[in-house]
Amino acid sequence: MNPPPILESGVVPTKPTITASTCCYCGVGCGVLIEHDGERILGVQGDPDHPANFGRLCSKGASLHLTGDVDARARYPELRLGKTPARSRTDWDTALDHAATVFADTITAHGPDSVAFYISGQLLTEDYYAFNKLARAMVHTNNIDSNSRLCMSSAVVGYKRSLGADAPPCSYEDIEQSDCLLIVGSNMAYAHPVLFRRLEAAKAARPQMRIIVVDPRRTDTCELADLHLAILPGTDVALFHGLLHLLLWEGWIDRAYIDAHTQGFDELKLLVRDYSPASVARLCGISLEELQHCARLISSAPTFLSLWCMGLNQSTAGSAKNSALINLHLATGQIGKPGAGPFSLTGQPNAMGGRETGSLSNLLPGHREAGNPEHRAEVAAYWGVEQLPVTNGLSAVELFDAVHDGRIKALWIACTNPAQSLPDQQKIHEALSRCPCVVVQDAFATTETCSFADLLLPAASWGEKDGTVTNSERRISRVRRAVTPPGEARTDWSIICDFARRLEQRLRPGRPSLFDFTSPEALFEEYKGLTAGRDLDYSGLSHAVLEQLGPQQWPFPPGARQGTPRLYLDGRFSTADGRARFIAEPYRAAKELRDARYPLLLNTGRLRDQWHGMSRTGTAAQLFGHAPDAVLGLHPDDLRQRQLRHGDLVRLRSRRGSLILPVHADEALLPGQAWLPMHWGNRFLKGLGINVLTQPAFDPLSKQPELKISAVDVEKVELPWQLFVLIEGDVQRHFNELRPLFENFAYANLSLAGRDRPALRIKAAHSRAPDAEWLARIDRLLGLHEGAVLAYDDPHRTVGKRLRIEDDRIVALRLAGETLARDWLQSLWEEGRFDTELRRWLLAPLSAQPGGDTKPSKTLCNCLNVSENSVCAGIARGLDLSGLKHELKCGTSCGSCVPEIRRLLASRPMAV
Ligand SMILES: Nc1nc2c(c(=O)[nH]1)N[C@H]1C(S)=C(S)[C@@H](COP(=O)(O)OP(=O)(O)OC[C@H]3O[C@@H](n4cnc5c(=O)[nH]c(N)nc54)[C@H](O)[C@@H]3O)O[C@H]1N2
Ligand SMILES: Nc1nc2c(c(=O)[nH]1)N[C@H]1C(S)=C(S)[C@@H](COP(=O)(O)OP(=O)(O)OC[C@H]3O[C@@H](n4cnc5c(=O)[nH]c(N)nc54)[C@H](O)[C@@H]3O)O[C@H]1N2
Ligand code: SF4
Ligand SMILES: [Mo]
Repeated sequence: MNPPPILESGVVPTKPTITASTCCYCGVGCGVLIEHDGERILGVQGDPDHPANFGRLCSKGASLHLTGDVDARARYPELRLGKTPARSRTDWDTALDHAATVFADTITAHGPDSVAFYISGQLLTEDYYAFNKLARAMVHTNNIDSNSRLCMSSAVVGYKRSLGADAPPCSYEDIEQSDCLLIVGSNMAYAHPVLFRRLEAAKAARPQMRIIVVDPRRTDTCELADLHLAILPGTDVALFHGLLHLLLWEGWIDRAYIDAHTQGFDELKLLVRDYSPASVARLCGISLEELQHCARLISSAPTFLSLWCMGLNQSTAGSAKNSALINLHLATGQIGKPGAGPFSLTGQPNAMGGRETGSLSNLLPGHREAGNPEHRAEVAAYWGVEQLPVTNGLSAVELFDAVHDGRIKALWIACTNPAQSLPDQQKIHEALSRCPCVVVQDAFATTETCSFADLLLPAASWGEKDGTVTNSERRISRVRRAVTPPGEARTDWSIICDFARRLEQRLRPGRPSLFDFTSPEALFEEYKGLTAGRDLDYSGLSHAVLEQLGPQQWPFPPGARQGTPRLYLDGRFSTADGRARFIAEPYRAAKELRDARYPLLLNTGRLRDQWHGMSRTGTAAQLFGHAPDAVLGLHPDDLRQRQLRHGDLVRLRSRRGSLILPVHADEALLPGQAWLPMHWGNRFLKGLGINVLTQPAFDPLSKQPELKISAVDVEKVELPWQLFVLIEGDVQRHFNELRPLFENFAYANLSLAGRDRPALRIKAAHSRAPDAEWLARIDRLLGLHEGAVLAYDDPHRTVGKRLRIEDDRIVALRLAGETLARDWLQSLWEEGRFDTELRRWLLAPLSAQPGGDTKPSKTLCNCLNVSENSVCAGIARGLDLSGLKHELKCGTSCGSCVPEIRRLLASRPMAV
C-alpha cells in the first residue's frame, strides 16, 4: 500500500482511514481494504480476513486506486432537449422530473411495455431490488433485463432445469479439495485470477490433483493443466455426451446415486449411445486417446469438480452445454460432497445478486418466475399491489430489437454499456439513435452509450456506495462507502427511488409510496423477506449480521449462525419430487457456419488487465502495459496462407460489419480460428467496436447470444499514411479533444502509456495524407505548434516529425507520414532520456531509428513493472521461475503474470 502522503510543508496529514469493502470487478468477490482520507482513495490492499481471497488481489484489484480518473467521471446530470447535438448541465430536480414526465407520458400514451430498463450485474443487490420493484410493481412491465443475459443466463437455465433451482452448489474450498477439475470454457487465469492463485497453491500442495482444461485456445489457464483438450468451438455438448458414453461403456457411473436421486437417465442413455468415441473425437477435433484419457481422469478421481464460464454460456447451445455438463456430475454421483460438483463461475461482481432479485425479464425476486401466476401473486401481495404484469418481458437482444423498430420509446440504461457490449453493434447504434428517450445512469461519462444519452445521470461508483453483493460461491459481502462521489454524482439506489417517487406522483397520485426507502439497508430489509422459504432463503441476514459475522453464503435462514457452504448433501434437489433431472439434448452445430467468403471463426473474450468496455480500467495507464492495442490473433499458418505479416493492418469482416486493425501471429490458436479481445469499442478503436462483427443469434431457452462464434475473413489493407502521437499529462482532456479528429480515418487506436506520468498514445493510418490544416490542428492540440519544439518536415515525402522537449525529456511527439521510429521514441520517453542521437535522427530524411530495432516490450508484471524483454533476457541467462522472481521480482506481488512466465520458460529452454 502507498505510504501516507506528505504535504509540502512536511506535515503528514491526519492518519488515513481504512474501509473494508469488496472489489468491483469479477465474480470472485475479493475483500479489499480501501485506504482513504474521506475524499480521495489512496491505496487498496487485499482483505486478509475475507474468505474469498484471504488478502490476495489480482492485477486489476490491486490497481483499483489508480483507476477512475475524475476527468472521465460523470459528475453532473446533463440533459438534451429535442435532438440537439449537445447536452447541457442541469440539476437533479430538473433531470428526474423530466425523466418522470417522459416515462409517464409514454406509458399513458403507449402502455407500460413501451418503456424498458436495461441494467447490470455490476449493480448492488439493493439497487437491483429498487429497479425490479419500479419496473414490475409501478410501471407494470416485465421489460427489465440485464447484461447478465449476455453472461449467466445459460447457467441459470442449466441449474434450474437440471437441479431445480439456480444455485451453484459448491464453495471455493471445493476447488482446492477436488481430485479432478474440469475447467471448460473458462480462462480463469485471466478472468478469475485470485481463484486461479488458490488453485495453483492447491495443486502445488497436492500435485496428484488432476486438471483438465477444455478450450479451443491454449490460454494461460492451460499452464496448470495435465490435459488440454483444444476442441473445435461450439462442440462441448458432443464432448460431454462422448464422455458419458465412455463412462457408461466402462461401467464408471454411479448407478446407486442415479437410482436414488435422479430422473430421466434412460432417455439420456439412449441418446449418448450415438456418441461413439470415434465420432465424438472427430466432431471435437481431438484424438481418441485424448477423449479416453479425459474420461479416465474423471472416473478414477475420488472427487470431480467442474468450473465453467463464457465458453459454455455464450452460445446458441448454452443451455444444452450447461445441462450436458451437469449430466456428468449426476451420472457419477459427483455432487453434494466436498471437492465435487458443477460450479459455474460468475462473471460480474453481483451477477448472482441479479439472479436472486429477479433481474432478468423472465424472473422475479427470490428465484421466482415472471411467467408463474402463483409467483406473481406472492410478489404482488408482498408489495401490496393488485397484480404484476403478465406479458413476457423482452430479453437483451429482443429488447434492443424493440427499440430499433420503435416498440420501445423510452429506455433506461444503468451500469452497462450496450453500445459496446451487445452483439451486432450496427443495429444497436441505430436503435439507440432512433429511440426518442435514452436515459443513461453511469459512473463514467466516456462510454459509447453515453454518447446516445438524452439524459445522463451521474452515478456513484466503487468506493462511494453502500450495499451488498453475492459472489460465485453464493457468498454475500458488504460493499462499503469510503469517499464521497465526485461532483453531484449519486448512488444508484437513491437515483432510482427518487425517480420512482416522481413517477408515482404522475401515475398513481394520492396512494402511499412504494419507494419510501431512506437507505440501502431499508431496501435489503424489505427485499430479504421475498427470499424467505425459497431455496436461497437469506431472510436471516441483515447488514448488521454481515457486520457482525462477516461475509456469509446463502441459504442463511432466520436463526442461522453461519452460512451454507454446500448444497444437496442429502441428494435432495429443489424439484417437486426432490430428484435431479438428466437432460437429453443432442449436439447441435453453432448457428453461424463458415463458408468460402467467411472461412475463419472469430472467438472473443477477456484480457488479463482490462475490464469490459474499459470505462474504469481504461483510465489507468499501467493497465495498458500488458496489451496496449486491439490486435487480431491468427494462427501463423493462416497468416502465411494470406501472405500477411505479424503487425500488418487488415480489414476483418463478418456478415454484419467490418473493422480495421493489426493482425498478430498467435500460436495459442488452432488454424482456422481468429481471436479478438472483447474490450475495444468505438472510443478506443475507430469503428463500431469489436461487436460490430458478432452475431445476435441466441440460445432458444436462455436467450443468451452467441458471442464466441462469428464467421469472418481478413484481407490486407494498404494504408500508407501513418500517424503516431504521444502526449503526456491531462489524458482525458487530450482524449476528448483528439478522438473526434479521427472520425474519417480508416484506422485509429487510442491507448494510454507509461506509469507515473501517464500519456495518451494514438496510432492511426489512412490511405492518403490529410490536409495541412488537419495536421496543424493536431499540433495545436498537442502544443507542438510553438515554443521548445524540434521539427522536421519533408514536403515531398510528406514525412513530418515534431517533438516537444521540457527539462531534457520528451513530453509530446507527433510523427506523420511514416512512423518507423515510434517504438524507439516511446522507449526514450518512458525512460525520460534525451538521447543525443535524437537530433541526428530528427534531421535525417528517413526517420528510421538509430541503434537498430527497438521492439515494443509488453509489461508482464504490472505490480513491479517488469517487461517481457527483461524476463526473456533473464531466461536466456539461465534463470528459472524462482530465479526470475528473486532477481527481477516479477510475479512476487499479485501473481497474475506467473502463468505467462511459466509459458515463456517452457517455450524458451534455458541457456545451458
Ligand atoms: N480481466 C478480466 N476479468 C474478467 C472480466 C473482464 O472483463 N476482464 N469480466 C468478467 C466477466 S463479466 C465474465 S462473464 C468472466 C468471463 O470469464 P471467461 O469466460 O473465463 O472469459 P472469456 O475470455 O470470455 O472466455 C473464456 C474462454 O472460452 C473459450 N471458448 C470460446 N469458445 C468456446 C467453446 O465453444 N467451448 C469452450 N469450451 N471454450 C470456448 C475462449 O477461448 C476463452 O478462453 O470474466 C470476468 N472476469
Ligand atoms: N464480443 C463479446 N462481447 C461481450 C462479451 C464477450 O465475451 N465477447 N461478454 C459479455 C459479458 S459476459 C458481459 S458481462 C458484458 C459486459 O458489458 P457491459 O455491461 O457493457 O460492461 P462494462 O464496461 O463493465 O459496463 C459497466 C458500465 O457501468 C459503469 N459503472 C461502473 N460502476 C458503476 C456504478 O456503480 N453505477 C453505475 N450506474 N454505473 C457504473 C461503467 O462505467 C460501465 O460503463 O459484455 C458482453 N459482451
Ligand atoms: S480476482 Fe481480481 S478482479 Fe476478481 S474480485 Fe479478486 S481482485 Fe477483483
Ligand atoms: Mo459477464
